[in-house]
Amino acid sequence: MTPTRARAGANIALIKYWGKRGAGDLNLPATGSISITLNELETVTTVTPDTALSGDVFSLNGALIEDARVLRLVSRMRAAYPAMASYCRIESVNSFPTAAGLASSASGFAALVLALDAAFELQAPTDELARWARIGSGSAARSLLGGFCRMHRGQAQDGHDAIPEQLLDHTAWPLEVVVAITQTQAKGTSSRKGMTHTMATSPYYSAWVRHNEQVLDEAEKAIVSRDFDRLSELSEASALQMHASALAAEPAVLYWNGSSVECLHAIRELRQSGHGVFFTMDAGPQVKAVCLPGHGESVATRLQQVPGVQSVVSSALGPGGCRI
Ligand code: 2P0
Repeated sequence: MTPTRARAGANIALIKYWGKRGAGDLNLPATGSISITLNELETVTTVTPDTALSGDVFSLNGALIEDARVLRLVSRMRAAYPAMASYCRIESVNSFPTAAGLASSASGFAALVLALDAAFELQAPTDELARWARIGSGSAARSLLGGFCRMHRGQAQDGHDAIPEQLLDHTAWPLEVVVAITQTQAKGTSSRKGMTHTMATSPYYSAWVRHNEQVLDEAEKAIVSRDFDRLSELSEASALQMHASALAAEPAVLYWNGSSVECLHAIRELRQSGHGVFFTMDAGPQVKAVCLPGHGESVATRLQQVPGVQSVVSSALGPGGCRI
């Protein structure tokens, strides 16, 4: 049968998501989050329905793998949509290192649900696809939308209101992102394990949840009014507070290496010398520098010189995921 392709960009949270609410398997976030979707770091996923298959087959970057989360989500969607009558081959390709703190699960699950929707002609609305993507990975719902996106925590137990909303599209405020890669092998502790362990053992976790939920409106205001200085303060604080909650877990969850810390200092120095830039970090040792338009190149040059930085990757903001 005909292969169908979809793409989705990775996204980087400025106000972080770290931990779940509720006990079910709907993967509901404990707090809302705010992210930017990237253009150059993307996943392209091809889905080919095939009546001759006796099960779904998944490959990532050309290698066949048994990814339980992917296969479970596909079965769950098949149970909900009669149009998904046959099994399918799913081929997913990332344009960046997998599982190194670059949110490959976000672009991956977003591209997956879009490719399934297109291949089986489900014609599901974006909110519905976002709920499926969220079940795959909490951050993935954000990659369905471009530019600046706010993911809502929601209140409902069935998760219908835990969905993303676009705040600005990618052309409305074309910030630039530079990622300093300080390690290329897969990280030691996955996001899911890291956040579950933080929830279970960190005495700082409840304070994190309370505070993070409170700053979302202010961060949204800073984005809509293009207030870069305020967005810088709120974003750096959210990233460091997320890591502080993880560092306070027992045993501690520590995602940084020495080079990560040097990058944070370099970005602070760049800002003091007049560059429009702030940092953020996720569940891995890479450092992301978010820059005002026109500032990305000099920031990339400086980060490349930080000891331990193996390479830098630059990206514009990008549109939401789509069929290609
Ligand atoms: C974020 N991260 O907001 C946060 C900050 C990592 C650090 O969302 O368990 O892979 O699959 O829902 O989406 C990464 O967590 O976790 C993430 P699951 P996910 O971007």
